[in-house]
Amino acid sequence: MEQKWSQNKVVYQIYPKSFQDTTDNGIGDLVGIIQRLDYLQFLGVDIIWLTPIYPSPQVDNGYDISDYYNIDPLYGSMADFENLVQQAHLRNMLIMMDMVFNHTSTEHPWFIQACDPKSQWHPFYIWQEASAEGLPTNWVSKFGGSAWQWQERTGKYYLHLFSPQQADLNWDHPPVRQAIKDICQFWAAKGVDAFRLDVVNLISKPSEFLDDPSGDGRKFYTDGPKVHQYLQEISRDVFQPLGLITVGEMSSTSLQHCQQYAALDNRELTMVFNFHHLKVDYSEGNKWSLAPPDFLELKQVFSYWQQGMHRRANSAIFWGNHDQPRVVSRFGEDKDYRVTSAKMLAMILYGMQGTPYIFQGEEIGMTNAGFTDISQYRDIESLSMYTEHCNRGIPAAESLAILATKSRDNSRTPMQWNNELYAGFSRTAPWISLNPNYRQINVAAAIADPDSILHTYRALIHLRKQYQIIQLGDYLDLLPEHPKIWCYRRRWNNQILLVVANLTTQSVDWSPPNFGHHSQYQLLWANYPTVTDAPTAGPLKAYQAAWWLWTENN
Ligand code: TEU
Repeated sequence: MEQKWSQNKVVYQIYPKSFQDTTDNGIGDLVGIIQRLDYLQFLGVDIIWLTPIYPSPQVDNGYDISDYYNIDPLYGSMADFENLVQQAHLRNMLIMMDMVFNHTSTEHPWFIQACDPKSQWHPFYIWQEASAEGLPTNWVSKFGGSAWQWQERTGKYYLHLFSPQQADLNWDHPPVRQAIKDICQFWAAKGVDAFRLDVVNLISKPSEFLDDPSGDGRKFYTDGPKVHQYLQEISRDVFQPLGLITVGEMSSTSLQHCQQYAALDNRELTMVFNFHHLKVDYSEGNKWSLAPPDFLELKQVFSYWQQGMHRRANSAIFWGNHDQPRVVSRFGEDKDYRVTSAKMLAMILYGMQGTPYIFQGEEIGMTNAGFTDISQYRDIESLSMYTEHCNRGIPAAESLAILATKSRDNSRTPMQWNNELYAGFSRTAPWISLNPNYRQINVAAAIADPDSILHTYRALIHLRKQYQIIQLGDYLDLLPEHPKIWCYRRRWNNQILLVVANLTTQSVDWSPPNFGHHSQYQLLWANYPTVTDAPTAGPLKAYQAAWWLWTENN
């Protein structure tokens, strides 16, 4: 079946728990999403990605699934879901479901039965005997601690790359792959158009489990030995026949693997996320550190991937999601320059090739949560880090300062719809604290303000659909060594698109690289309403960004 996807589509990610509550339980729900579909249509997005809404013990906010064939009552009923799909389709928007196939909840019936070594379900998971030292290997879970959990009844350890309540599936066992195909078929029959595949490049584990003397074990299972074989199998049997759009979340992957995962021949996936650009503020590779973003590295990473994927494979391009801090707080400036820096960041990303993903609230410049006490946090990864730091004697104030910058909860505070109590998200206290700045930063205010970040997102989404150069052009950084200015060129046929941005809070003197006389350029968009022309030599204002199209007359 023909895929309903083209390169100029834009995806909007909804974290249902924090989007819109209509049952006054402080938790977002599917009816709430239906009520906000007109807003998403107004924004101009094409595909709506829902993070997991299946039954789950909520250890990892739904990424620990205990039933792949239902909707968690927290969010509503299957009838609500079917209505959501229908209402989205009526507005020419597609639905992307989040599929977690690397692991299940340990409360899933498969795992419960698998704890009987004689059960047919036992091989569904990855079991290892204790080694002479105890744990099978020295691998570390991404949420801290060993990646192996002892299971009394079996007298063995099972693998969990994430929490102990998230047991890794054994993809080498054919019934596992068949069960996963069945799940995809079920949701496709419900009208689902697309799947986001959670950490899908971790599904293939080595046949032998060895210690990793140099690290945490990820080199053994990341882009593992049979990952491409398994993705080609499920693509051949399910994704391609059903015309499903797929995006793979690729943890710690490589360009070479992504050129294959998302190759234009669509033999595996439609497109992929990689996260290399979201580690430029890690100190020595450590997420839990406070380092300013390295903008030179940021530009280099984007050049590497834009050029490496050009005409070979499809990238999902994004600044944030439910696992990342808010981009305006991270790479912009969320106090005095929140609006201009948020617009500048959007203009940088939307001039690039790939499929843009907007994380809910990014389009109105929502900021990091501003939490000051550990009791405000909900995320298992953040709480595990805090406990581990405390156990290592690290002062609580230091851990809280790091969490305030890096915690995944920064992006999970409730959507800010208006300046009424609970920001129009709910009529009761939400499951996680609202950011008090909702009184100034909210959708209603953004719609009413013609110079808002929201209207810039709407304009950029429209321009991407209007100018093919953005999908098809090549990419070249014209000032790769400049630490404060990002100036890149897109070129396609006889056209050039230029994106120029000042990444800092200071005015920066610059001399434009040689890209012809600025009068030849038509200004498509700028983030200062007063800017009406291409920037020339001289001071480039703080967070000034603009882009132009120059079409040679030939
Ligand atoms: O995230 C994959 C992952 O590695 C995350 O831990 C993320 O990269 C990290 O937190 C960034 O610091 C996916 C889901 O997006 C995440 O919400 C889940 O917790 C995780 O998989 C397990 O399913």
